[in-house]
Amino acid sequence: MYDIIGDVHGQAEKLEALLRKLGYREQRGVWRHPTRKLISVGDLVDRGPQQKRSVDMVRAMHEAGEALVIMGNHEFNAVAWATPDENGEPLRPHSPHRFEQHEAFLREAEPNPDWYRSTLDWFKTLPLYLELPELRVTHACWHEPSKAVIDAHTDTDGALLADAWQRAARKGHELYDAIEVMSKGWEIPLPEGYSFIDEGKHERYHIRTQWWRDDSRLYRDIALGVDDGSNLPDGEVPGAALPGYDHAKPLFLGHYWMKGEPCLQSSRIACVDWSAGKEGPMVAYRFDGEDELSNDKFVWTR
Ligand SMILES: [Mn+2]
Repeated sequence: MYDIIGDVHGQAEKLEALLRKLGYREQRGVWRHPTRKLISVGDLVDRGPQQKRSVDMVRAMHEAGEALVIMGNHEFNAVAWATPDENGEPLRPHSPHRFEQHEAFLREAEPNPDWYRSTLDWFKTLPLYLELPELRVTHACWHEPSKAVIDAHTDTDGALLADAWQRAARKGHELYDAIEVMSKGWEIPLPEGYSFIDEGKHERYHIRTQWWRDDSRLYRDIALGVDDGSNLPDGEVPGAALPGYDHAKPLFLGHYWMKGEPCLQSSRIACVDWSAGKEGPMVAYRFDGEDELSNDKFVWTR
């Protein structure tokens, strides 16, 4: 069956340690397991010390048929950074904040233009989600209406069509919104006058949410990544706040920089991003086809 791994963010050494612990061995440059396949939820790049090595490891597995890989928001952004719009401006504007987010990758990619080009070409082949008979994988949020929009702009392997990148990066286009939801999650604006400072020391006016929850609509319950909840409104999110999850199949996510000991978000939702890109562990969920997920199937290395 499948071992689903979280965001790598340039931490190739942590990934190697995890693969070894899971029983994978490197053979002629490709990590393999005798009976299992790997699934990556995306976000191989940005932040960490080994950008190229992280990409090459997972790409070699992908090309050898040992891994399935989806695109995270960081791979999407890497392509948009390097792709011009119809006026020759980058699809992702090169602001100082965005440069800072992408700097570790650019520092390794720009001196290796052939590798850079080839890596972006590979990123462009990656689907934005996976739906297999026994499980689903998305980077941040499973949302059927957004999935339907993405399907209208992708090929049969799930890769965005070559001419869809312009639409994908255009604010206000339905494809832009759909990719925002699936790969960045269900974010909601804070009411006028509210903001918080994230770990990157940037002021934020939107919160990431535990979009799958149906038991609370309080800002302080559903917010993710806000260390001090007292900065948030003491009340409920207005309107039909969260999309919820139908729980039809087990679902695996990355993206959320979770903290503490890896655990399930529900009996059918497992986030496998526990901040390996910072000081957290690299985490996998060992999936064997079970309908109900279990906390004791998380495996991790620090
Ligand atoms: Mn990430």
